[in-house]
Amino acid sequence: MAELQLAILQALSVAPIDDTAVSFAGVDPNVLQGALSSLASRSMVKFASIEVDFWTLTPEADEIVEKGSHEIRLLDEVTKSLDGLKLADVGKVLGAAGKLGQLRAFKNGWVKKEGDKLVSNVSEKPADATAKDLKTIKTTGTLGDAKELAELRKRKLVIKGKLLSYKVEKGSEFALEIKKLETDLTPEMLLNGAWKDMSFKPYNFNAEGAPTRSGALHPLNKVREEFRQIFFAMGFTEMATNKFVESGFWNFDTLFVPQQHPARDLQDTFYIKDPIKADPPADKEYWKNVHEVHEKGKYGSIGYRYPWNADESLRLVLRTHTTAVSTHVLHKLAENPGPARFFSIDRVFRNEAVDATHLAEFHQIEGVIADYDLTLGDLIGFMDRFFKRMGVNKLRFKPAYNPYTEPSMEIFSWHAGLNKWIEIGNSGMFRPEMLESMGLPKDLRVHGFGLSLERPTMIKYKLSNIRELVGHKVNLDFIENNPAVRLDEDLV
Ligand code: FB9
Repeated sequence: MAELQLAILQALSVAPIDDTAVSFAGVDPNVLQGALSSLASRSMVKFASIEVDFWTLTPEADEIVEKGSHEIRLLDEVTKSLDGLKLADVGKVLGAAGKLGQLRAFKNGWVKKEGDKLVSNVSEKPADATAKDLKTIKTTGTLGDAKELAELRKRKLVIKGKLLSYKVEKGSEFALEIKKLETDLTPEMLLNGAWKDMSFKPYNFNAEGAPTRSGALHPLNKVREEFRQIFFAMGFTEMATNKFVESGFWNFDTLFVPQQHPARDLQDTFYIKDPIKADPPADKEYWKNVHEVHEKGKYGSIGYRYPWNADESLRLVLRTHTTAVSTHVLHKLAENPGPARFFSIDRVFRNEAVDATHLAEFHQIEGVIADYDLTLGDLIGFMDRFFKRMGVNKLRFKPAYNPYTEPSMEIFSWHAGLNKWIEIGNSGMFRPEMLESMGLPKDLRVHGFGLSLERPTMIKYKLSNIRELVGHKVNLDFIENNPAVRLDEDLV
């Protein structure tokens, strides 16, 4: 760098007049710019960069400049023979240039076809504009007629280049030698006064800080954090969701999902091969209650009346919903029952067909509220308040079915952007067969609701395919550089 800087200073010192050009061809433009910037930061030079487009000829164009354009050479050959040039001879006479020349000679109206021959269609030889323009470009690096230049570029006869030049002048501190500049003022210099005889590099307050590479929160985690803050603000406690593998007992039977339910089929649920089954739950009373409520009915329910199978209940699955987690937590609550609010946001797994918006796993957001004598109206009112916190109003509720909640409701909100109602979640009152089996008192009602984390995140970041959000095709630049998220801003 220092050598280059000295060469620049040397060139400046011997330049007798303005606009004396000195070429630094072959020097990396970034290195040259760096050398000039460093000299300018010491006020030794002043400089401005100038970028000019220029054009160079391709080898084909060089041949045209030397021999004339393909079209004029074809016209010459046609004009040479009195009765014209046989079409079959064009290639022999002019080679590859013949075909190209033929096209343009026809286009220019210079030749016409008579039988199997080409004959001249002009009374006198026209100007060879192509060759003339290429000669101009060869000598000046450009052409005044932008349309013709574009045509030559389209014919691949010229190549665009960028000429980077700098207008450099002597600065107030110009010198032929580069003084060593101290970059750091040290305590010692201040104490012993050495700073008085030193030159310091001026601070460049316009310099941008070096970009510091750091980690980046995935958009899903940004949206997840927004939901967590809403739950905390509404008095919820987060559930521990670190168990991906559950037994059928906790994932289905405790939720009053019958053992024949299609959700328990292989095409919907991932079963674990090894180990093949879980230990029975420690709470034997619970195990007995669940068995009875399925097989014979209990707590006022007539049950499903099928032979409930203990081994089926102990098969291990990848949890299909975080409601399995809610069951563990509510079972624990039964030890000391009372009003409580719990939430969870974590991965669940379903062996379903994947498409642009569904994968074999997603993050489920789930909330459960336990309180005495809760009603469906309380659930509807809560959902209104919950979604209002993310700017989603105007909800509609549609009767639905879940094995573990009755009544159940799908939740819809009006999406102004899509101009339609969209499903934003599911909810319901947990059934007595589920709650009383775990020992919760009759009058302690629990309602729950769920939605996915991916859907609001895709809407928020305007993604149409879930593979832009998760998986091996994700654009890491998008992960590192995406805006912070506010759920209550133009989400739905
Ligand atoms: O998330 C969903 N949609 C959604 C959610 C939020 C949103 O923006 C936010 C408002 C700001 C936009 C859209 N859905 C549920 C609806 C659909 O996307 C649906 O096609 C996909 N569903 C998943 C299940 O599909 C296999 C979303 C997921 C879902 C569905 C039901 C529950 C949880 C997740 C549940 C439950 C539940 C019910 C009762 C008691 C306890 C839990």
